[in-house]
Parts: sequence; structure tokens; C-alpha cells
Amino acid sequence: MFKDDFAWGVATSSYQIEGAFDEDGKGLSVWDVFTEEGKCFGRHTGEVACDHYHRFKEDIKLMKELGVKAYRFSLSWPRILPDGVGKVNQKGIDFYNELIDCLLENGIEPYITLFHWDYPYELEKKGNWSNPDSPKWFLEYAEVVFKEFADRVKHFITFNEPQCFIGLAYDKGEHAPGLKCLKRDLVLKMHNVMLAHGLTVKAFRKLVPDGKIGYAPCGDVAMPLTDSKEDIEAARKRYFDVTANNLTGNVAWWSDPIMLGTYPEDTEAFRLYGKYLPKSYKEDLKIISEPIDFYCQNIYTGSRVRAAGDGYEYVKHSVDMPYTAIGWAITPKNLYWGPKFLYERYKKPIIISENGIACNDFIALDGKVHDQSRSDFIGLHLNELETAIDEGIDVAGYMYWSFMDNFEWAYGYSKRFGLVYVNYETMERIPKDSFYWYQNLIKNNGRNLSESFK
Ligand code: GCO
Repeated sequence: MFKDDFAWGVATSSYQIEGAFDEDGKGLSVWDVFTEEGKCFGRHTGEVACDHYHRFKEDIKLMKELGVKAYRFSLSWPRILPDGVGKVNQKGIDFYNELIDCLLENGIEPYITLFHWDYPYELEKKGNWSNPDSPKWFLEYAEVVFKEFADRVKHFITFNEPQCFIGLAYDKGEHAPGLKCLKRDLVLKMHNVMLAHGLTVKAFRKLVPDGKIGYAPCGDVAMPLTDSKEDIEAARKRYFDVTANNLTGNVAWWSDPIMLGTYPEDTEAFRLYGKYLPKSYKEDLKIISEPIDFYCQNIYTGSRVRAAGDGYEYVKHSVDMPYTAIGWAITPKNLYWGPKFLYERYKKPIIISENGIACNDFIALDGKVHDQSRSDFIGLHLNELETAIDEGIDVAGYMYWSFMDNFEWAYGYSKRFGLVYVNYETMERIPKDSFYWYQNLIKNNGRNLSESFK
């Protein structure tokens, strides 16, 4: 059963919805530059996105109608500090103040993600996360945020999916700024991101003693092929393993330092690349592991694993596996095994900070969007999550990704994840069928989950 105070929510991020990319003194982010260079599907950009910057009141009205208790959104660092550090842009602060006040007036708890990828371009030019000062730059930004907003906002998340803003951005070259760096550089960037996290949590404790703070990484969940002890242990091993090929995209390198105060030293990647860590890394780990209050995870899909010798091996999905419109396998059990493995290793309350599906949504003759498969996707996943909760896994919330259709990074606007359909020409918002399905579920605190399939 879901707890009475379960945080039923929806999530978005600044670059994906705000637009107003150069309005009111905002500085450029790496995504503004990357998209301007035509690097994303159809040369789409976030210049206007969902125009949320001008329409946030209308959007929050819909959120209230949806009945969510929590709204997870991110702040644009260069909207607040156009150069990344130094001068604060008061108009940026004003925008977020209005947004926060409007949420609170509507009884919605804000969950602020400090960083969801729109890195200040001015800092990119100074060497981004490889610069030894980069953790302090982030701390400066975070302190401005805490001072301006933490009188009203009590839930913060430092980083969203470092696997992507380092891995996809500086390792695979698919996300802004689109680079392919050497391993020695990647290890340093990863370390500096985690140091920035630790410094921020430390500052938060002083500045916001009554607040809660967490961290939101991601990762493909390893699901055991059978319920045998051997397969379960094989899946756990794979989930937290770090191979040479998965240095930037894995779970343990990005979470063990923060949650356990150690690097995953018994992995292939550490044996190969641990030597690139700064000499002071053990000292830094004391800061990096400053305790947090909740551990978030963005979970979308999973892989099947079985025992093989004293290790593990992948088992391909069956040929009839269904895939979402973005090509991800639909594997609801990831919301059982993911939280379970994570809770058993890290022992912190878990928030599913993202879970969702891209569908080929369109407006039907009756003017509505009939996305039955989205409701089913959510229901199937929540069913598994509830089983984990019933077995004692402490899960504090679930944030559907996303509240509305938006700019899906390298895919531009071609993938729709929203509960609310967005017509990008007129900016009209149309709640999809799943909006009303989720509304009903929240109203019943999830108690009608099994009935809701009927
Ligand atoms: C992600 C992001 C979102 C994506 C979503 C769907 O964290 O990758 O947090 O910005 O839009 O995950 O891909």
C-alpha cells in the first residue's frame, strides 16, 4: 500500500519546457548553443519549447486539476546566473519566485532540481567540469538558490542523471556540448560533479536546516530472469557492476561515493581508470558522502540477467517484447527490482523521480487524445512498485515523466511523454486520457490500482 503522505507527482525540466531562451537577461546554456548548431532531430531547439515561461500559471492550474501533491522541476542555472557565477539576474529570480508562489497557492509541493543539464555556456568555455573550480561554481549557484527560495521550498535535488550530462554529453557526444573526451578527463569530470554535490549538501545543512535534499541518477535496471537465488544475485551484481564500456553510464560509480563514501573498487572500470582520480580523492569522498535525505532514481527500462559461472550474463528480451515510441523495452518489473536493489544497498528512502512512456499520441476526431497505453504503462509499473513497498522497501514518491509533452533532447519534439498534449504551433494544452486516469489514481492514493485496469 502507498503511504498516506506518498508524494504523487509529475516532473519536467527547465530547458525542455521553459523557452524564453534569451529573455529577461538569461545567459546561454550549452543546450542553446548545441541546438542552434542544428544538432538535434529536425534542427529543433528549446528557444520556445512549451512557452512555459509565459504560461506557467495555466500549466499549474492543470497540475492542480490533476491533483498532484508534488511537482519536480528544475531551475535554469544561466537564467539565475547568466555567466554561471558572479552577477545574479533578478528577473530570473522573480520568475522562479512567481512559479513557486503559484505552486504553493495551489497546494502543490515544489521539488527543485538544481541542475537538469542546461549548463552555463560561459562556464563551458572555461573547461566545464574538468576545471578544478567547477565544484565551487556549482556551490555558488546552489547557495543563491537556497537563499532565494528555501524559505518556501523544502525539497531539493542536486543533480539529474549525471550519466547523461557527462556520459551522453562528453563521452558519447550525443548531448550538448557533443564531445568525446578521454577516460582520464571523464573520471575527473565525474569526480568534480560528485564533489559539487557534496559541497552543496554540506551548505544546505547550514542554510536550510528544515529542508530535505536528494540526488537523482539513473540506470538500466538488471532484472533476474527467474526468482532463483542465483539469478537474483547475478542481477544485483550486474546492476552495480562497472565495466570498461560503461564508465559514465552505470549506477555504482555515480552512487557508491555519495551513498557509501567509496568508489566501486572491485570493478573492471576502477581497475582500469581509478588511477585518473585526483590524488586527494579519499579526502574528497568525506565531503562527497555527506548524508542526504532521500535517494531518487529515474527508471524507464530494464534488462534480463541470469547467473553464469560466478558472474552474470544478459538474456535477450523475447521477440514479442513491446517497445515504446522511443524504442525502450516495456519491462514493468524494473519498478520492483530497481527500488529493491537500490534500497538494500543504499538504505535510504527512495523516490522514483522519473518513469514514463513516449507514445505516438495524436488528436482524435473527438478532439481528445486517447492514450490508453500510457495509463496501462503507469499502472503496470506502479503495481510492481507497490509490491516492493509491501515487502518493506521505503518508497516516498513517484513522479511521472512528464507533466506535458516537451523538448526531448536529441529527439527534439518528436517524442511525446506527457500526460498533457502540447500543440507546438498554437501552444494549446490538451489533457490526454491518461491525465484523467492518473488523476483518479491519485485521488484514491493508489488504492484502486488493480481496479483501474478494468
Ligand atoms: C532524463 C531526463 C528527461 C528525459 C526523460 C525521457 O532524465 O533523461 O531527465 O529529461 O526527457 O528521461 O527521456
